[in-house]
Amino acid sequence: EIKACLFDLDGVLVDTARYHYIAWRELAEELGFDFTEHDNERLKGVSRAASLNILLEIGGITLGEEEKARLAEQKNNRYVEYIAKMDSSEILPGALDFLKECREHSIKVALGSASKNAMTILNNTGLTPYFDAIIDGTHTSAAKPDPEVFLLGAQAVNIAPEHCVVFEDAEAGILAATRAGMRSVGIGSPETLGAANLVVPSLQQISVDALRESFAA
Ligand code: B16
Ligand code: MG
Repeated sequence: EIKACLFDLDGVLVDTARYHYIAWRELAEELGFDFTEHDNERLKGVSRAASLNILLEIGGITLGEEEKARLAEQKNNRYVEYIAKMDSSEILPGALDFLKECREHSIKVALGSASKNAMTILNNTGLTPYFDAIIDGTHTSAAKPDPEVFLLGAQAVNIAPEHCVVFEDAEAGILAATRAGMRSVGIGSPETLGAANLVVPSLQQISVDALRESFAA
């Protein structure tokens, strides 16, 4: 039985990936190398510090911890400028309707995001009131594929993992869900999200009834 739905933020409810991408690309340009959209795929669902390490690896650059902290902050300042201008038009197709549907079925709704900027994004897009619990990068110590973020989410809404379903666009997030003992729905392509129990292109293709049916067994 499904009693809680746990949502990733970037790539599932809103498309902030392109803002992350622009901010990282600007940083790469300043460091003197190209950072492509294909490269950016590697940063999805990954924490800010780990993202910077991947970026520097692509550029073939080695830096000390202090310099890295400065660059991560510089990237974040730019990213924060972009998300400050977000509004409800940037909620991904089907997301709002599905959140409302969960509520109508008395299914608990929690956020499980790696982002430390999740609150800003939820507030600017008007999504905050749809959540019973919000767990983000400010609450966690281990990044996905560690299950921590989803276990904290389940705990916050007081539902056992076996009754939780995770919605994720990143491979590491699907793995985190499995490690948490939860079922998962991959949002995107079966090529990268094959480990999920179910894969759909967007939340537009899912309903509580369809979910219950495919997870009935
Ligand atoms: P911040 P999610 C993740 O969000 C993004 O997918 C990832 O690209 C980003 O690096 C990470 O948040 C940290 O974000 O720099 O804002 O703390 O997909 O877990 O909702
Ligand atoms: Mg994501």
